[in-house]
Amino acid sequence: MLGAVERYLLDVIERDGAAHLTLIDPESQPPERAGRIAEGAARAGTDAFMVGGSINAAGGLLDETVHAIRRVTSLPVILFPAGVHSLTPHADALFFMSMLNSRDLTYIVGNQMLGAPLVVGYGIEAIPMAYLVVEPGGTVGYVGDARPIPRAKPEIAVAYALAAQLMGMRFVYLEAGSGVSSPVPPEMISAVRGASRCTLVVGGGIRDPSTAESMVRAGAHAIVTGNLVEMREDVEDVETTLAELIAAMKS
Ligand code: 1GP
Repeated sequence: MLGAVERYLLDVIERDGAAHLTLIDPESQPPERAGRIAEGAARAGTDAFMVGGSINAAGGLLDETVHAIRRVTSLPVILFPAGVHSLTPHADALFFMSMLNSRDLTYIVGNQMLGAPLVVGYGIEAIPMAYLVVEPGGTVGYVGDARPIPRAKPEIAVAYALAAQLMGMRFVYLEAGSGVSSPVPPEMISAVRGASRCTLVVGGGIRDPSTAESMVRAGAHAIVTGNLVEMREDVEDVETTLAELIAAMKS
């Protein structure tokens, strides 16, 4: 049986055609500001929050960021862990990810082995996900020692997504890297969507409504944005900026 958060995401996708996830990196702002960003994003119509980051998303800062978000919204908070250090019992769920195209076993199965007893002990819902880094790959590509999938080779992404499906993973995340200037190409999204039954999440470098819209049109089930709102000086802007993007991708 699926967990409550996974069921919720699938219901949103069925209802709206796609889900929007707001990524909050604990390293990017103090918890109090993370809470205000979350408030704006919830008002804008985001469907859930992801919390994580490549560096320093751990310990007290992680816990306080999760608490700050949960204080202002009842939307699900899903961990997006860089490793076993990024686990906390205070979230609603976690993406239990394996970076299938890493060169480093630590990111494919090592952290997962160390983290699994903690996840089970916490009783937190785990959503099995293949995490695939696409060129350019950004910080996560470097930190995770990925062999990023070439942008012009959708067939490689398809092969990984099929492998993920056959291994029982239910979600596939195509990640171009946070803040990059070239997001995942629509051709790659449509190729993966056409071949795999997994729920397809896409993120990295999505900054404008038309990019999000074209990704959903290509077949993305969920769009992740992080930098887009973290960049805003004025937290009021968060709501306006996200509302436009969400309206475009769900229309
Ligand atoms: C990064 O895909 C996410 O893991 C979000 O990327 O910060 O560029 O929106 P951005």
